Amino acid sequence: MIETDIDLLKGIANQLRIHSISSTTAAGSGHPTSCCSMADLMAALFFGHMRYDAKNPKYHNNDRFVLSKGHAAPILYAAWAEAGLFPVEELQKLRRIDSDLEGHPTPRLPFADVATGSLGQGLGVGVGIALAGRLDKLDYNTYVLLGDGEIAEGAVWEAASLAGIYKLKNLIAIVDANRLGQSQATAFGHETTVYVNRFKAFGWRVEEVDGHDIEEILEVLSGVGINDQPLAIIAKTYKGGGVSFLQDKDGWHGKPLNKEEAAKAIAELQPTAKSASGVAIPTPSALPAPANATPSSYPPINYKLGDLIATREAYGTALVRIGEADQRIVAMDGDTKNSTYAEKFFKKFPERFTECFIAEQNLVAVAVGFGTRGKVPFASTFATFFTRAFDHIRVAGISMANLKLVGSHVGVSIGEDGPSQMALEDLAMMRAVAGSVVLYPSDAVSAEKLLEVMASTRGIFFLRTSRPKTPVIYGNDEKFPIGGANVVRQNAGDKVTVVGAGVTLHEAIKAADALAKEGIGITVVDAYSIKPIGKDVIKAAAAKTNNLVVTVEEHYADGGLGDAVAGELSSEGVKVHKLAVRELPRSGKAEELLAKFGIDAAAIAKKVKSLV
Ligand SMILES: Cc1ncc(C[n+]2csc(CCOP(=O)(O)OP(=O)(O)O)c2C)c(N)n1
Ligand SMILES: [Mg+2]
Repeated sequence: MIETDIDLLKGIANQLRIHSISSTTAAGSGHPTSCCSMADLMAALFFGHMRYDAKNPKYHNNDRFVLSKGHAAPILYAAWAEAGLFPVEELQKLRRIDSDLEGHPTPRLPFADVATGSLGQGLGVGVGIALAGRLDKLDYNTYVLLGDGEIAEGAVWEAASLAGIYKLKNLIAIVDANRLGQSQATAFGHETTVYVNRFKAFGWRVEEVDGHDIEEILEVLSGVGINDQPLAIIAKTYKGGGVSFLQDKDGWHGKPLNKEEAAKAIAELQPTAKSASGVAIPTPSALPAPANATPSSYPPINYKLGDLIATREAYGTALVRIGEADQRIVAMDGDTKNSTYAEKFFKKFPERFTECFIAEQNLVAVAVGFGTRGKVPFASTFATFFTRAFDHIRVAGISMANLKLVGSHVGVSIGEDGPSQMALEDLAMMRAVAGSVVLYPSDAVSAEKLLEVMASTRGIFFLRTSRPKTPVIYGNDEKFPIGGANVVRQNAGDKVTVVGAGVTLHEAIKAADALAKEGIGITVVDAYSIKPIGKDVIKAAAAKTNNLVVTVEEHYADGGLGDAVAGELSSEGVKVHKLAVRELPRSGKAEELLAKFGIDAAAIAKKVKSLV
């Protein structure tokens, strides 16, 4: 790099500082000092190192940049504006309702692969993006910029660990070690050796730099990929760096400058600031784009009515069947693949499977990362363990991610392992996620067909699978549209409509048989689509049973199937009675537990009799 180039980059860094300050002052809110500390890093990355097509941020072999400390969004926007993607004047619309330049980045913007702002999530997404690059034989690198306060998050170290294990030489973490967090100094301040040692312990190559010395930053960046380890760059910086009255000062986090302060800061920066227009940004190499095509159909299935197969096992079978036809499918699991049956896919397509080990937040983040690269990621573990990744799943909603979660071992029917392994809150959690679809098969056919729906429809899906074997009740050609439900028993004169899903559907069918012997008819509905709930089918069935509905579910009473049905239909005059798990469960045999917690065939029959 020649001397004038360094001067130019220093000038661009100041230009980025000016944009960050002026746009947050115009917005009246935001985090200018968090931008200033990383301005030199951004100038070096965006205008001296990264290879990308600035006019086409989605180009398949562009280097990827994830701003994990999403509150520094203004400088990300400034970098893309300076790179020529949109006019710099737009930056003044920061945080306005008529602009996509939101307070924190979201994929409403073409250069933001994921939403960030909930700290600690970017590195895991970066791991997924880097793994996808490796799978697709592309040579882009993935750069993730993190705050020093941010790296107290455990999820960062879940990601660091996996990157070390898989030797992701195409992944670079850059820590903006500006000493300060939000309300006080970070735990380690400028003792950067703490971070160096931590990343080293996770198998990373680590470089320390003065984060305001562009020459030094470029020097270290020139070593990206020199060995087979991921690279962590610990950049010692000052919060508010470059502005005399902000630099390294407490009390400036998340505060815009007032007009006078902004004018003063800009007057300091302006003399050396330089526009980036005309800077030659290195171009990515022209490797072919991955196919990532959607198949027109999937191979057929062939089950017999009455076959006994757990839906979790059908999931594994389906993933292999669909994965044969659909190269976009990738899978990952958190060391439960022999229980979730993701192992079937792992054995067939090891290169498309990522073992994420017991780190569920990172499991979700990795899947989200793959999803941004045109893959269709299926992440599986026990359904209950997804609850510890709820924030990641919630943010995946903001990211409008293409994410398929498959949770097994739901409800009390898992039996002897006891309550710590039972998913009893997962439906409530997954129903609450923006834009989610929640599916719940009861037999192998519905599990297979719902998986086809998941693979071929973009968005966040959750499939809930069960541990016990259940009989096949559907023909191989049955269809399971999102938002549908199936009437599986119905006779003229039925008194009550019973809505079940998964194991409880089979209990409802048994209850129907038992009640029929006593001359009481019930309609049984399979609510395989929990969100959106199959409201039209349930409403029509209820209309024929005096609007009396009993729901029965392997879930706590709050937020599950019963609430989904009541939420849609109580305003339509339907009376919904919920059978759900209402006490803390315990170990025992599946049948004993279904009986004890009032959700087996006998409990359903008893409830129906109390209503007729
Ligand atoms: C998970 C999470 N917890 C808390 C916050 C609130 N918050 C936003 S920025 C911040 C401080 C971040 O400090 P650091 O990572 O050092 O970033 P800096 O602004 O210093 O660059 C906090 C606590 C958040 N956004 N996400
Ligand atoms: Mg900090």
